[in-house]
Amino acid sequence: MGAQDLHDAQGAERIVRAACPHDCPDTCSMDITVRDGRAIKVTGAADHPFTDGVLCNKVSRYLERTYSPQRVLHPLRRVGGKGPGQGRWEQISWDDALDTIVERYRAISVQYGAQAILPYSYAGTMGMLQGSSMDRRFFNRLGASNLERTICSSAGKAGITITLGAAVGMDPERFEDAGLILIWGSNPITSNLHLWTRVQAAKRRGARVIAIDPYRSLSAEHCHQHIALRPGTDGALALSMMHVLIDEDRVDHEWVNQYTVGYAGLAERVKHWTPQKAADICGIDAQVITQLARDYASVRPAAIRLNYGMQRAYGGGMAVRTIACLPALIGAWRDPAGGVLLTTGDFYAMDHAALERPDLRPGPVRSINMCAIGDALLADKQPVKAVFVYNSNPLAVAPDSSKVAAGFARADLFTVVHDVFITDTADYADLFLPATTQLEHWDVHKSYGHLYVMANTPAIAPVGESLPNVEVFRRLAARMGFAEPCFSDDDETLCRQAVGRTDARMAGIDWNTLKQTGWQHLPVAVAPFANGGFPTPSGKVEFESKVAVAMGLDALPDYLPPRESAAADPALAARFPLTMLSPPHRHALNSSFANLPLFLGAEREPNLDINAADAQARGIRDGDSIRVFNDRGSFVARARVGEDAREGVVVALSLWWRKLAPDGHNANEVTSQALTDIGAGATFYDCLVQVERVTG
Ligand SMILES: Nc1nc2c(c(=O)[nH]1)N[C@H]1C(S)=C(S)[C@@H](COP(=O)(O)OP(=O)(O)OC[C@H]3O[C@@H](n4cnc5c(=O)[nH]c(N)nc54)[C@H](O)[C@@H]3O)O[C@H]1N2
Ligand SMILES: Nc1nc2c(c(=O)[nH]1)N[C@H]1C(S)=C(S)[C@@H](COP(=O)(O)OP(=O)(O)OC[C@H]3O[C@@H](n4cnc5c(=O)[nH]c(N)nc54)[C@H](O)[C@@H]3O)O[C@H]1N2
Ligand code: SF4
Ligand SMILES: [Mo]
Repeated sequence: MGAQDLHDAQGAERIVRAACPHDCPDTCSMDITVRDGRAIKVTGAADHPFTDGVLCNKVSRYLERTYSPQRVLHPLRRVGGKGPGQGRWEQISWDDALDTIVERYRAISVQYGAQAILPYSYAGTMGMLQGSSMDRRFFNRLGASNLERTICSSAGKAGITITLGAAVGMDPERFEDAGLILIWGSNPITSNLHLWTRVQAAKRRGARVIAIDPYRSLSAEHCHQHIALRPGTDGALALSMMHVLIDEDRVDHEWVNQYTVGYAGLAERVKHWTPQKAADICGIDAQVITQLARDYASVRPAAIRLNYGMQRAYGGGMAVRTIACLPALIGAWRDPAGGVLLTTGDFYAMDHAALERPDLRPGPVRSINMCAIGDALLADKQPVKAVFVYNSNPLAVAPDSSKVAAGFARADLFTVVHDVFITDTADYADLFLPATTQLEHWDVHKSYGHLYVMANTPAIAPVGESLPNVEVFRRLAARMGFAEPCFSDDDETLCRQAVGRTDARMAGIDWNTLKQTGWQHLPVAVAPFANGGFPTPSGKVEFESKVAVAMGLDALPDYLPPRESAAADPALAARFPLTMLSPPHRHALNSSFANLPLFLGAEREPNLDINAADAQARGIRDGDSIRVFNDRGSFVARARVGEDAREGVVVALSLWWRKLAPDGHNANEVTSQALTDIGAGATFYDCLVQVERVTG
């Protein structure tokens, strides 16, 4: 069934199987109830084992997004200046909009080369079709610049790949059988709700749960123990845990001998990582580290949930690489509920090449890192002359906003924004194109937090004149005269291609079944790494890594301090002594949903959590209006004074829309465009600031 089948008897209800498209590890299975062509209810699928009938607070109110009065229903052309409050819009036709784009792209290609055109997209939808198919074909064929999509997870993925061989780990569904769970740089109540359900089940069976996080997050509050280390020091903690495990001979030698490489080198490396040394770096007691290592070695099964929070500092890749060594030392992989989980992404083998067709590129193209879009738009050499933004909102989400804003404000830059709402980025667009929501288009999804392939069937026809991403790029390709047959592939052909790769990882997955059931489980064994079989060159856990050496890195795990820290830059730390973290809000998903009543009603205004000692030293009281600043910029928030943020750390839960914040700025005004050690990732939490009371 699909949106085509809109001829149901009047008043009849039907249920359509969908998948949540948002950038969340849970990738829920959803049931959409439709009556008279209108979606009237969205619920979690009861038969999906991970979703288990439950959606989060945001997506259970998805209809408020689909039918929002703020939603834009027609293509628009900006009249007037660029920037918030500047523009006025006039409605135009799709033909007009697409003709304008093609005309401008042709002219830019002739004058500057097609590489002056840049797509900018991320994870507004995680779907294979709407996220990375016809769009990529179009920009590849055009010869546009390549966007390095590294704003979220690439450092951690690079790190875990060195140790384990790929972005693989334990099955999230097994957490309920664990005896010890480390919630490490992760806040599942906010960002991984269905994993938290499993952690709760484990807790009821007697499991011990420990949070490792500089902030007493909603989840940390509900753990048995909270270890509040300094931001960006996780690698030091892990090295010192390994020191204790080896020093006290709590190692599973049999497993280590059979299934790891480089144990002798690792033992040598961690010799000087005494608990006291790490304690001084992490700002915690040495005794806490020793006890943590002992608990980790003695309670089985031992599970670690890492999330991306702890890889947003300079040494983020190395930290993940190092932590990923821990389960091997104690043989945790023997148990189905043992090991470490960052992402399940590489258990899938979607056919990205078929969907994206990199072979269509006319030749090599330059790459532009999305984390440094501000600098890229302000560069004089080889200027970017056109940006096509979809599935993303760079004005709100990219670091160092004042540069991003200055870049997008350029009068000579031709900007198209395809979105559901007039976002902060759309304020700078020359053309705005209305996008469909997940209820209105086909898609296939993988997940980074479970092991199912998901199908999304459209429940309703596109609202207004909105169009899915694939259709916009299909039409643009036709207008550009791109004659390759792949530009005519219809939606279900794309779905079939997505899961059509001949690869053992996709055995048994096929589109017809997926479409009927909404989901299929990947053929992953229980405890897949109990007897090794890691996707590294050696097939073992690599403490010592030739791959790392070939990348020009240390053969062994080590600790790299944050770039903006007293250790690395004392002069900077003297001027800006507080580290600012800006992790996710519960009621929004990055900047998505942050314009809707659910979020604005719950959050009201931007807050900054500050430790009582740091507040007192600055004459700041709870509820004061404060300014957070560094050399990059500043933003205003309301002080929440207490003990949730450890001393030396402030926390601005994110992301606010700039134009909905009191001073028109959000936390990214102060974050940096610098990149991580490996993976070229963003360093949002490697950020020193100062805070002062706003007077007058
Ligand atoms: N509701 C909601 N859900 C979301 C999102 C959202 O915006 N809202 N965003 C989605 C996205 S894009 C992602 S990538 C995922 C994951 O998003 P993540 O960025 O991993 O976010 P969290 O799971 O909130 O975990 C972050 C936790 O790490 C802590 N942290 C920060 N720095 C450090 C550090 O140096 N060391 C340690 N140990 N902890 C640190 C923070 O205080 C926070 O509690 O969540 C997704 N889910
Ligand atoms: N300070 C700070 N900044 C951060 C982070 C942080 O922790 N702190 N987290 C970072 C992380 S982890 C991430 S992943 C990024 C996220 O950055 P983005 O991926 O840019 O995420 P969103 O802000 O959700 O913006 C997605 C946009 O896509 C639109 N969209 C949704 N579906 C569709 C569709 O089908 N078609 C089209 N055309 N548009 C659609 C949405 O309406 C929304 O405006 O932000 C990063 N920024
Ligand atoms: S945002 Fe996450 S928890 Fe919420 S419905 Fe989507 S996948 Fe499920
Ligand atoms: Mo992310």
